[in-house]
Amino acid sequence: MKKISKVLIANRGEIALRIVRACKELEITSVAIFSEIDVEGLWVRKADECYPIMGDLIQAYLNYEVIISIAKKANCDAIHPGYGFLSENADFARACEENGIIFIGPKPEHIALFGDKMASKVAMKKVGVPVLEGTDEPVEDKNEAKKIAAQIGFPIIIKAAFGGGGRGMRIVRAEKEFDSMFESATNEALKYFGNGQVFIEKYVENPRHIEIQIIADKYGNVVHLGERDCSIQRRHQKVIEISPSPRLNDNTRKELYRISTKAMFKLGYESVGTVEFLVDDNDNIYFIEMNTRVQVEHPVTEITSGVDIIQRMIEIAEGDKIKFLQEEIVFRGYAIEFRINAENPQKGFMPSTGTIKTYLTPNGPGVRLDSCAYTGYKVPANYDSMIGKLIVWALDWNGAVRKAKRALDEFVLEGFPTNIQLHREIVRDEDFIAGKFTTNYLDKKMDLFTLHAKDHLLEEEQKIASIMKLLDNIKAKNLKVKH
Ligand code: MV4
Repeated sequence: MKKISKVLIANRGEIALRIVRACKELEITSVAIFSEIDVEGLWVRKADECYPIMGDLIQAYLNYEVIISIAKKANCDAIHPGYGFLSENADFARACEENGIIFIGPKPEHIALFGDKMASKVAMKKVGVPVLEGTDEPVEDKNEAKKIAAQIGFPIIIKAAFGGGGRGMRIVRAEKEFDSMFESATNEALKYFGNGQVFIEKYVENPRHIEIQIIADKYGNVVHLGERDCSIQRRHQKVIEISPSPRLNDNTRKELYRISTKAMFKLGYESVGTVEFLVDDNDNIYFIEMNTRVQVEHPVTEITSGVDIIQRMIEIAEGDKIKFLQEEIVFRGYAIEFRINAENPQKGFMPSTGTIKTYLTPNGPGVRLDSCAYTGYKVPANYDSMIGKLIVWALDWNGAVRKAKRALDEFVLEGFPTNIQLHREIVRDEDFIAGKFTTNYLDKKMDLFTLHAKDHLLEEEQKIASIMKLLDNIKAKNLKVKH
């Protein structure tokens, strides 16, 4: 008998729907939860059962006592946390287990370890992973911290030990800037993460951000599913993710795979996870952090590796062994993911809200759309602005870029500003096409993009009008059309 026959999905939006789909394919009953504003969510409609969580809209997906009590009442064996919200909350994972519910994810101790960025660097260093020179213990004294920074040599970066998303992070280029930067990083860390601990490390200029997808079971089997290049981002929000990285040296790639799988094996990691690295101009690699959840960008890996990451994550949680060997994973082609956001790139990427008036989605060979949007869908202002992900695939890099152009051009989404036109311009940029991009790519290129979309709908309407005219003409002349 299978241990998991009913899963509560503690999330919303496209990832909640992605998990519903995985459950259906595994013949597992799915249970959705929703906040008051999310009543019409697609995941709510598609799940087998659903339960409202009243009150604060954000808190709905964070209130773990309420979520666990719903799971118990509904007889769920397991909870899938998705990404964000409770996905990297070790206390929640522990609370699930204490209530006899399987947390579909890593062990609480691994979530806790990798939530501490400094502790995770120390742990990874011990198992042979290269890290950047820096402090191994919290430094509270500013003057002592400054001394260490000077020893490492400027530029250095100050990071929040329990941080993420660039918050509590400061690049310091000269000693005289150190004091104020240290203070503001500490204050920001305290404000956002409830913990002011910061650490210092050598700063790498314009790195590439490469991450390795890992899948590991309870029996010490660790397999990697290749890398993703997530260098194209804005203010630490990824915009485009690619697998494999188009210009990564093959020896560097193999080294990243080797050290990541070895480290996860030695640490006894279980479930899916992502090891993040910075890669500099000289192909030096440095571990920066580990994500102990399924990530937004997992589809590019699913497509190039052929592994359904969400399904396998559920099976691993119920105690299954991984059924494939590393050698059996055959990577094929290139996949590119474009995050579709309700935002206005012409106005500093200001989040937009509104109702989708027209929704004509790209489709056809090599196109996947993971989204919760539909005609009439209202984008709430209360959650993040990502409303979907367009993923394209082709056998080679140039084919994937051409596929992306075609799919992005097909996309009609009207009702509020989106970043679709920005994507259309990126895939026409020579440096993007050449695979030349690092983490400063978008900051450097934004001025070059016009962001003036041609009106696809108007164009189509005009085309239809001219066809109608032609038909009228044929009728007027009473011509016979032979077929
Ligand atoms: C760095 C770095 C350069 N040197 N650490 C940004 C968020 C966090 N995950 C780590 N980040 C960085 N850490 C050192 N020592 C540059 C970044 C960074 C970055 C990393 C990945 C993806 C996008 C980024 C954009 C700016 C800075």
